Amino acid sequence: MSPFPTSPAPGDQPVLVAGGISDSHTWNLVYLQLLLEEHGQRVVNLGPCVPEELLITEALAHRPALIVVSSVNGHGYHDGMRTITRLREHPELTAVPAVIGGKLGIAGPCGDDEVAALRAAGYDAVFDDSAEGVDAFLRMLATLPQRALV
Ligand code: B12
Repeated sequence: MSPFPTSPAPGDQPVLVAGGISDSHTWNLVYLQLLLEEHGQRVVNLGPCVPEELLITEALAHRPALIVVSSVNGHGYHDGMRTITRLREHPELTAVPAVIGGKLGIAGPCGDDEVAALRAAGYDAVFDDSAEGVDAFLRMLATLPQRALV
């Protein structure tokens, strides 16, 4: 049994975790779920290879506090651009906080221009897979409302 709370509380908004459209890796998603739960968040983990339509449907259903897109197969930049563009086109999802992270490019972390493009397309933050990236992600998480751990 999970030591972390997973059932919804009234008014509780989950964090949606989604793998990139083309990305079949799963342990990154398990890692993120555990990290988020350890930091007081309820998680709805959509798993790998999440198409935009599914992410949009789930975001409308759950009204998440945050959407976290994770990609490690090297296509994160292109997949991530496609995802956030479609998400932000939906009138009810223009303001939901959304971030992306992982091993986003085939030649290492995204460069400044790519990070700027991802942000301009609608991500609130872009994290690389370094320890500093995870630390920055946790600092951002600390700004979200947290569930009381029981
Ligand atoms: C296992 C594995 C696979 C398995 C996945 C099985 C499964 N069900 O998950 C299989 C065999 C299917 C696979 C396939 C492929 N893989 Co693979 N795979 C790996 C491997 C060996 C381990 C991945 C893993 O599970 N890590 C454990 C998790 C916990 O760590 P992680 O994924 O790195 O996530 C961490 C960070 O990235 C970061 N992070 C991730 N997301 C986010 C999000 C946020 C917000 C933040 C803050 C941090 C963060 O935090 C996590 C913990 O530190 C890695 C190499 C490696 N040693 O990392 C290659 C690797 C990820 N694979 C790679 C590649 C290229 C592929 C393929 C394209 C190979 C191919 N030609 O077919 C395919 C892609 C298939 C697809 N459609 O996506 C490359 C990606 C290279 C890149 N990004 O430039 C890697 C890095 C291997 C390499 N060195 O080349 N793979």
